Amino acid sequence: MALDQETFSQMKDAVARFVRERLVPAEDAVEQTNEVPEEIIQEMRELGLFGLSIPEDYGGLGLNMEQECGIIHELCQASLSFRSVIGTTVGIGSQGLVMTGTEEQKQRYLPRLATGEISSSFCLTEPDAGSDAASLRTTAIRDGDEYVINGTKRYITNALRAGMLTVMARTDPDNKGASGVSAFVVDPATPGITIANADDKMGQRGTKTSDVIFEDARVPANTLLGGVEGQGFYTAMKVLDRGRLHLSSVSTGISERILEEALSYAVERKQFGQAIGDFQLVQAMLADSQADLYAGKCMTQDAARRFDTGEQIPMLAACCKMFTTEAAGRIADKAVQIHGGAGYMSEYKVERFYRDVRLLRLYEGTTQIQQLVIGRNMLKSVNG
Ligand code: COS
Repeated sequence: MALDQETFSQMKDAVARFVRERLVPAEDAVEQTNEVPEEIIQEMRELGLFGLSIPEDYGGLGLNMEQECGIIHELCQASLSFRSVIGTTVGIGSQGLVMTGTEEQKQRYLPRLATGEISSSFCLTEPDAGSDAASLRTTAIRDGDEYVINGTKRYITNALRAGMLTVMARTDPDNKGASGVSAFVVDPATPGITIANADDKMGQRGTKTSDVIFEDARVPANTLLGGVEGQGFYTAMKVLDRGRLHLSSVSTGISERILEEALSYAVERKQFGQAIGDFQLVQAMLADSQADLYAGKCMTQDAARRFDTGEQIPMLAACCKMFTTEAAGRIADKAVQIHGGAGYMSEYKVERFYRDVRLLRLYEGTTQIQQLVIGRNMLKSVNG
């Protein structure tokens, strides 16, 4: 599935215009209020942004991965909280359903996700299961035509906005490993589910994460994703592989914006009687960032293309996620350095972006988890 090239180019131009004319001017208000304005969310719906990755048969745009990365790169040239509004619906919240859902499950949710009528969230992380995702403790025990879910999910992005949750829970409590986990597509309005207040965070103000608490929440048996028990962890891993490419384009998008801010400042700011950009030590910082950005864009595009041809990309996705998110950290750090004292002041955007990009190296698998995935895959290719 993919959009034809001409329609895709028009979409990309429309998103770039939206970023320039609507999102960038709204950045300060989002920072101050910790909310993305509803009228902007409505415009995102009208642009089709919620349905980027949902197949056309269910009302989405059906972009392939390379195209999705292209749009996300554009969108992320404004504060990352705007992308976060659509992020889970385009990515990890919906893709388990797209990949493995039954027809009835897809019909139930995908058309409404595609229009942005509802959003989705991905409920994997728990208080005691972060990097070690396979150790999750939430249980879903079969009882007649229902499953009874108990447990707590943590830092769940957009749970407060969600109309559908993809929930990983252990259906076989005697099996402590990956194969004891199943996935469910759950209505958050189900009695016994509580969405806690939003967490207070270092950055990305306007994004919403919260705990999701399940207390004897009874869900119909037909919410079991794909109708098969024991597949939930594998589905989550496949969803995360894809999500790591999406996040790589988030990282390159915001990196491009940060570098633009640094370059503009280097051209405008004068010291010792000339623009600081004329000094070679400042040029060195700009040059390192430019090379980081270019490398990250190329590798993300290459891995996304390979994904679209059906190639197995867990190792490449981990390489992209590790490199682009670490690069975003380096680029933001140099942008602050180029701004000097001004870079520490909230008045300048780079102070905010520096805090915002710190999250990239943590969520959807820390840098250390990406290293582990890369290393394991390298050894597997030798040892079999
Ligand atoms: N695709 C499909 N299956 C996969 C897979 C992938 N990318 N990666 C692992 N699996 C399978 C393995 O083949 C193995 O299958 P078997 O049960 O048949 O043996 C099973 O999953 C368990 O894999 P593994 O033994 O590698 O699991 P570990 O618990 O050692 O670790 C990591 C797996 C660390 C890679 C995983 O837990 C992980 O990605 N953690 C980070 C979680 C994360 O990103 N959290 C963010 C939350 S969402 S914001």
